[in-house]
Order: sequence, then C-alpha cells, then structure tokens
Amino acid sequence: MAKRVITYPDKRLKQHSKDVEKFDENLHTLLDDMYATMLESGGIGLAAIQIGTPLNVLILELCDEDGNKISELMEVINPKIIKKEGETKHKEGCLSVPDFYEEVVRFEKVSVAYKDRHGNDVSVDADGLMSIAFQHEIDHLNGKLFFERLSILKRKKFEKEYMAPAKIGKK
Ligand code: QAP
Ligand code: CO
Repeated sequence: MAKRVITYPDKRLKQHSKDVEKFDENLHTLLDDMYATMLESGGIGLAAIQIGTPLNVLILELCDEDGNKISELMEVINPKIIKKEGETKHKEGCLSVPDFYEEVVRFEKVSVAYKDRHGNDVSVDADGLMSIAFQHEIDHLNGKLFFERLSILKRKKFEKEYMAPAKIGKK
C-alpha cells in the first residue's frame, strides 16, 4: 500500500535509522509499501524513514532523464559503504524536498555491502547514477538530507526558494 512521503522540515527525517534484525513478513510488507509509494510518487530511490519507519532499508529503481528504466528494483537492507573513490557532481532532488533540485558533490564510485529481503549478503560496485543514488539514500538512514551537502551559496538559495515564508504551509 502506498504511504504518504514525509517532507522537510518534518523532524522525523533527522532520525538515525536502526539495523533490521528480522527478515520476516514485516520487512517484506515495508519493502512492498516503499515500492508502491515510490511508484506513485515517481521517484528513483526511497529510504524507509521517508515513510516514517526508522530502519536501515532503502530501495532503488533507476531511470534515465527520459524515464526509461535503467536498473531492476534493488532492495537494500543494512547497507555499509566499504569503498569509495573519486569525486563527481550531479543534480539531485528528493521526494522529501519537493520541487528543489541542485548539484551535489559526491564520491564517483562506491562499493556497498548489504542484505537482501531474505537476509542474504550482497555487494555491489556502483558508479554513475547508481553510486549517487546509494549515497543519497544512505544519507537518509543517517538523518541527512541532500541540501546539507551544498556549498554555503547554494544552501542560501535553498533557504530562499524552499523555506520562503510564502511557501510554508503549502508543503
Ligand atoms: C534520490 O530522488 C536521487 O522534487 C532519489 O517533485 C536523486 O527520486 C538519486 C522527485 C538524484 C540519484 C540522483 C523529486 C520526484 C524524486 C521531486 C528522487 C519531485 C518529484 C526524487
Ligand atoms: Co531523498
């Protein structure tokens, strides 16, 4: 069932999520609800905290700019970044920060170790959009939003555009 996506400045987005311990039906329902929510809202990535569940769970289903699917659905539980290299810049958005997009600097490549919905160990070497999406979603698990990674100047642009008094209440 699709859930409501929590939007900034809701304080729940600052919570640090906890590791999943049981790979049971509750986890599977959470993953299914997250996917329904992501499909309904047109996202390419979603962390469990964005629907109010503070667990280390994220999903990714990447699309290119024309909306063509470029990856299968990935269900990622208890992820750890085990290797990072290089630097890259990409324009990011977030379902929890609607209608604001800005370039963020991140690692170019990351290797991530995680578990699937059954508790099996998985690891991937990610680059391109997948690397950025992993880093963006893992930030959510640590209570961090992408605008917190902007330069001071762009952060000011965020405050002005997103937090403008006229807009508060509409979010
Ligand atoms: C994170 O973001 C991400 O403002 C996922 O009105 C961002 O799915 C990964 C969205 C960049 C890789 C690169 C945002 C949809 C979706 C909005 C999203 C909106 C509608 C954001
Ligand atoms: Co996000």
